[in-house]
Amino acid sequence: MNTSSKGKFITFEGGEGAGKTTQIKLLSEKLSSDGFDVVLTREPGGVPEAEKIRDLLVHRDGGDWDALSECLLLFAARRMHIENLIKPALAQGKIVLCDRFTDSTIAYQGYGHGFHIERIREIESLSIHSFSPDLTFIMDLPVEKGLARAGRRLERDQSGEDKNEMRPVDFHEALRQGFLEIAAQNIQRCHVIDAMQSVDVIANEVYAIFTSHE
Ligand code: T5A
Repeated sequence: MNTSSKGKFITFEGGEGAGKTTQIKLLSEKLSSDGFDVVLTREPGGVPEAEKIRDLLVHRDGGDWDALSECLLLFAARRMHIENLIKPALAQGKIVLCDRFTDSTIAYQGYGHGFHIERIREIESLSIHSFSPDLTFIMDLPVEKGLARAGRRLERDQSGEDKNEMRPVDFHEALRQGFLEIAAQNIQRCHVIDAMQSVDVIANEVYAIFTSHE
C-alpha cells in the first residue's frame, strides 16, 4: 500500500478493449483542469528500462518466456517503474494514473495462464514489497464486446503489438473472472465499472469515485 506519500496512486484494470486507455486520458484531462499535477503512465513500461521489457513481453521481441520468467520480467519492470517514476511523483504530491499494474499480473499470468497465484504474491513481496494502489478502477464488460472493440481499434492503429486478444475466449473469460475476484477481495481499493456504458457516463462515474476518495 502507498502509505508514505502525499500523492495518490490510481490504476485502471480490465480485459482487452475494456476502455482503460480512453478513461485514463479523460480522468487525466479532468484532474489537470482541476489544478492537480497528474502523471500518466502504463505497465508494462513507464520508464525506459521497463519499456524495454515491454518490447520483450508484448511485442515478443526475442521469443517466448516461460511463466516464471515472464512474471520475473514483469516485476523487474514494475520495480524500476515504482522506484524511478511512481514513488518520486507521489513524494511530490502528484496524482499518478497508471494503465495496468499488479492486478493485471494476477489476472493474466495467474487466472489466465494458470501460473500459481501464491508464487506471484511471493515475487510481488520480494520485488516491490507489495506496493499497491490507493484506488483501482476495474473496467468490466462481456468478453465478446471487449474483443470486438479491441479488434476495431487494432485495425485502425496497426500497432503491431502481440495482443492477448488473439487467445481463445476461455482465456478471456478466466481473466474477467479473475478481475472480479480481485475486486471482491479488495473492496476498499477496487471499484468495478460497467464498461458497457457510454464513454461520458463512465468518465463521470470514475470522477465521482475519485472525488469521494479524496
Ligand atoms: N499484461 C500486462 C500482462 O499479461 N501482465 C501484466 O502484468 C501486465 C501489466 C498490455 C498487454 O500486456 C498484458 C495485458 C495486455 O495484453 P495494453 O497496452 O494494456 O496491453 O493494451 P490492452 O489491454 O490490450 O488495452 P487495449 O488498448 O486493447 O484496451 P483498453 O485500453 O482497455 O481500451 P481502449 O480505451 O483502447 O478502447 C478500445 C476501443 O473501444 C472504444 C475505444 O474508442 C477504442 O476503439 N471504446 C468504447 N466504445 C464504446 N463505448 C465505450 N464506453 C468505449 N470505451 C472505449
